Amino acid sequence: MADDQYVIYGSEYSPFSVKVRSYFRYKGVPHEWRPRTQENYADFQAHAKLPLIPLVLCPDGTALQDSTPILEKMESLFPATPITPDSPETAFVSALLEEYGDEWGNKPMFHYRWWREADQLAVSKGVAAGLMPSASDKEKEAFAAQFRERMVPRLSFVGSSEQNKDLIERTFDDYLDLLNRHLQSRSYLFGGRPSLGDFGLFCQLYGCTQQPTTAIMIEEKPNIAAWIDRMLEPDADGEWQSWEEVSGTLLPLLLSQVAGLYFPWALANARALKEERPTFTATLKGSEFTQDTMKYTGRSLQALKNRFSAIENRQPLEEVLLAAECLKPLVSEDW
Ligand SMILES: N[C@@H](CCC(=O)N[C@@H](CS)C(=O)NCC(=O)O)C(=O)O
Repeated sequence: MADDQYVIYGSEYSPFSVKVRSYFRYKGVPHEWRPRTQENYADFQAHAKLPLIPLVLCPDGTALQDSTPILEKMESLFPATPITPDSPETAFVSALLEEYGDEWGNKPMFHYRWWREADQLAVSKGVAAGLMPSASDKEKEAFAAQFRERMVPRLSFVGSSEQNKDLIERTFDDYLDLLNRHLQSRSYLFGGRPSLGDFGLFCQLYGCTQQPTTAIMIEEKPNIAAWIDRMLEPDADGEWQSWEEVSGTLLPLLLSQVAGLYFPWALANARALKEERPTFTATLKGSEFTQDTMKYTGRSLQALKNRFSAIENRQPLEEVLLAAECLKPLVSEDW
């Protein structure tokens, strides 16, 4: 292995791993994509603090986990062609979209992955093929069946349930409509370059292309399908756009998805964490949405708030966030 080479332990079926791989490709960081398999599981485990992918092994032997801090760290080491849009307004909205993608955008991906039989079968087969490339077909089939059995009951962890199904599916349709419209006249969310927000949103939708039910939905949105393809090997083809240039179609998406879903959900989760309640219910677009309390989402919401508080001369950004109905949740503790 070359001295400057990074290794990404991941899986084609792990959106967060694909997010990191696309980032490394865009930045031209020398790396090896190493699908985590049964054979290399012990090597992965020797470096992993958490049993999660992606894991990036640096040339100096240190290991990085968690896609957002990985991208932040790599941005500091490889500052050319930054993924941060060039105004404070668009830069923050990009970070906000990444947070939405990681924490809420993951829900429809995971829900559709394990809700219907056709999707369960397609994904468990694909995961087995990736995890045990040299096993026989019979062994792969047995593993896929076991894996499927293990994953389906986990749906409830991310809030996929009979109660929440309609809201998740209905709002996913809205999301695809709004995103498809936004991508009609630009290559990436903020113009001619991929941003942090692009990496966060795209990877969950790439996961959706691996599941028959959502693959069809994405095929019907040609601008999204083309953007997902582009994001697998991103390349800048123009400059950043200003907030004024993107707001016409990005504001409706922020209102519907970030103000309408992510924030009320994440704040209800934060309140439950504070009060040490194991589950919580948020009212989202008029529906009651109940799920288990999530520690990670509490921490990433706090990181987003800290990022906001650290911005000097915030007035233009505050106006943008006010219009997007996203200001109050960032400044008020008990909104
Ligand atoms: N916040 C983490 C989430 C990572 C994560 O949830 N990874 C999933 C796959 S997408 C995982 O490793 N699940 C357990 C497993 O695959 O063994 C990140 O951004 O990297």
